[in-house]
Amino acid sequence: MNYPVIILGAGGHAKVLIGALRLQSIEILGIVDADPEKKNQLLLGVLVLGGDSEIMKYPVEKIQLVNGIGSVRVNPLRRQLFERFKSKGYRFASIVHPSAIIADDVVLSEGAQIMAGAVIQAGCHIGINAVINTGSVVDHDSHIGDHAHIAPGATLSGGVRVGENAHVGTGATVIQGIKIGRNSLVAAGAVVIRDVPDDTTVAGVPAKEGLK
Ligand code: JB3
Repeated sequence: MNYPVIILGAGGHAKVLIGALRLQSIEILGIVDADPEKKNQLLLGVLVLGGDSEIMKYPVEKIQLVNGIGSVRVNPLRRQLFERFKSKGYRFASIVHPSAIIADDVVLSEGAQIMAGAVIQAGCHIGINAVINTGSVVDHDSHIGDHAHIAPGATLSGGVRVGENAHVGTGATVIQGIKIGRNSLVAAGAVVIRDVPDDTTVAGVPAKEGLK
């Protein structure tokens, strides 16, 4: 069953989510945003209701939430909002754009977002609140940790493990069997051929440690 949803954040990621939700005919009740100037504005025709406290007007069993906070690097806000509203009893919808190709044994956890044109092959696990963004490829037996983000056009070959909160940047390539540590950042366009420790930034071809 599809519940009506409220989106958190009225920015770029939310716009993309609105498109995916409409293609699935999921009712969008509105958006909440921390910026008071956005209140009563429309984002692609969806009303910004006000701040996060607006969510409390809706009983937890009647709606689901959609996390509209994205990231271009490791960004704790997306996880913080997820955990804040989970602790109040709200549930987060998993979003799958109809053009995504997902093998039938893939595990999609709560709040996972699979955007247009993404491909996820057999044996993969996608963690809670993770984003598999536009046109990215997650090949067989890969494990994407909770709150991780695979940015547009990134390619993970088979058996890659991405730790929680990690960010794999736009167009990055990760070869087979590599482990990306938790809270780590793979810069856009990097080619990762060695494991990346926790809390580490790598960039370049082949990817090497750099500044965070
Ligand atoms: O890479 C792609 C395809 N998209 C990027 C996405 C993954 O990440 C995109 O290009 C952006 O760089 C980024 O999108 P995002 O997270 O939508 O960023 P932005 O466009 O800056 O919008 C964030 C919105 O969240 C702003 O309107 C903020 O006011 C709002 N915000 C900040 N803190 C908050 C909070 N909203 C709520 N509800 N609660 C908060 O605590």
